[in-house]
Amino acid sequence: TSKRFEKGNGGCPSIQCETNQDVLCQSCASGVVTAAHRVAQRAAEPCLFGKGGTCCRNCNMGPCQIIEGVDQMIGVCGADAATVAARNFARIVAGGSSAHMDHGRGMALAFLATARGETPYEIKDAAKLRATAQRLGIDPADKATTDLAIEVGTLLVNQFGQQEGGLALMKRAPKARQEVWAKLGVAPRGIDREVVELMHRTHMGVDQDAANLLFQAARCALADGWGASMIATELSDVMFGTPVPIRTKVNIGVLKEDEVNVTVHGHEPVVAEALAMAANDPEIVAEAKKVGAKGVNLAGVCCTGNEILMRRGLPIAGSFVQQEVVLATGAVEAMVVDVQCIMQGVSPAAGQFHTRLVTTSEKAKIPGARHIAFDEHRALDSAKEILRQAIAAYPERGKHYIPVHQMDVVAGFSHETITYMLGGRFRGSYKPLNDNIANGRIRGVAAIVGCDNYRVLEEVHIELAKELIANDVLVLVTGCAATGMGRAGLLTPEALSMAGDGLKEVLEAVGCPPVLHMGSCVDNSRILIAATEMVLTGGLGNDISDLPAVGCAPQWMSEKAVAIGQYFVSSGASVIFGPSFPTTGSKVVTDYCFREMENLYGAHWDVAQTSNEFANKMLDHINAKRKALGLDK
Ligand code: SF4
Ligand code: MSK
Repeated sequence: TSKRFEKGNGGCPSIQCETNQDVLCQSCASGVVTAAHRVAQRAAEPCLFGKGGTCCRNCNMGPCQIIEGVDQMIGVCGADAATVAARNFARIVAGGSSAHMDHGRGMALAFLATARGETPYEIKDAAKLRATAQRLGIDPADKATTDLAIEVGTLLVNQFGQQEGGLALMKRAPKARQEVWAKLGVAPRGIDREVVELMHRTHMGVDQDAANLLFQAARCALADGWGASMIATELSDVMFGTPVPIRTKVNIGVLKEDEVNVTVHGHEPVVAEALAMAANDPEIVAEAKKVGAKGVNLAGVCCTGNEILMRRGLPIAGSFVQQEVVLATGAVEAMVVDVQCIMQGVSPAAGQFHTRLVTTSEKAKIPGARHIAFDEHRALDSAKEILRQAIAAYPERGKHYIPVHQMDVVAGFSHETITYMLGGRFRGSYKPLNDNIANGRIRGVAAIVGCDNYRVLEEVHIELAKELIANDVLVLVTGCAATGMGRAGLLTPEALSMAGDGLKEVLEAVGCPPVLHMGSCVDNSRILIAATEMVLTGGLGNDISDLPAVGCAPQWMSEKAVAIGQYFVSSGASVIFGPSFPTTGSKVVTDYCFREMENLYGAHWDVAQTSNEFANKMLDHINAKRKALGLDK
């Protein structure tokens, strides 16, 4: 249930979920400081100018606080609130996009190395490799898998440094959408180029036209969604296997009393996949047994967790807000991190226990952590070295507490799985889904994505999902929102008992939960593909902007969320953010995002706070789209 963050019994915090509170109230957790504590300690609200996007520190004549409409409160250089808010928004998009771009590049390079036989990974989904090759204009006929993989990998690696010519995977979008991008001049030319140009244009004294800045922000975000993120998802699937429905568990109770607990945290699947391979290696199992454990228990945190949950069915111990709480159990031998969403607070939290905090990427080191550089060329050796750290820690486990809380989930809803499960007798088609939307059994589709955040007082994701499924809306989830839904039991077919009659009837027949887990943050690209397939199947308009579909990120925290939101809006899907939107200090820019973008892209941004407000806005949006399609009188 939703709870206001407050001091609970004995000074332990009452935060967002029962499990967190349970763990933090145990004596072993006393002294562990989490983000929840730090939110409470910071009495003041977040900085008003920072929050509204009108504080500029892009040069050393500032920082300048700007107030829209107050002549004296412009920047020393003369920049007004609209310029500064657009510039700051654009820089958030650049930051978020660059995270996915570096992730995508890393995956593409690892894929190429694998294709050349230089890593212990393999090409697990040769059929998807062939389909991907075809989409890229490569004829797979008569080509050996490795040759084809080298050709595909080379083409996609080159997309990052490309200067001209457009992105190969954007050709997958509906024709009408490609025309919108061409008309507006926002089709990316290469992947990295768009971030660099955006950073240049937001430098002091360059682009001072808010609308012009926001066009480049859109182009950069599209290079993320239809470029880097889609490359990351597609190549990870080809290499590690395309997700299929899989039953597993989430929440801190997945830690095990009699095994060496290793949590993998961050985003990139290459480290976690190698750890999963090494954890079952007889040599490692024997070493674990030697110290009195039954074996190694690998569990995820954040999106690395979502990657291995989707493809291997490994459990997730916690979402973003639980990363320090997982450590507060005192039952984790090692937390292995790669990149993104790793709070620096995990270091002192791990330091209270025997827990080894291990960084693996040269891009992300943390004071107090041990660094074991992960090299995919010798992935198994690197993974074993990391696991040996954890095994050595097991005999040192002291006072600890593993909560009982864990929940069954069914995950693995890649675009391919959705096609297969909802395809009915048309397996391989979205037609039955489209038909059920047209006949009103399913009212529409809503994506609830993104982070969880201690600044948000209500577990909006969960209450919102319940409201939407009760109204016959199919819900797609990714990232930490998905983990939260899992904790609440919404990712099982049994949750259909909370769905409306129409949705229940359609999904019961195929054994699908009403909330479909589609993966990690980069896997939001799966939602772009699903939306595209719905359009291409026919019956629901000619473009993504015609679909009775809407997205939201009610507890967004990271810059990546803004990049994702912007690529959805630029692709024709409206997005509602909560609890705040980063440009509200400028009415000009906020109006542009909330209204003018609708004229340009057929989709817009919006903001809401409570689950009720989100639900009303999302249902209104879906109903309006249905009406425009002539589905409802
Ligand atoms: Fe101030 Fe202009 Fe410098 Fe920004 S760029 S800090 S608004 S003087
Ligand atoms: S991990 S970006 S907190 S979803 Fe992808 Fe979770 Fe948000 Fe990080």
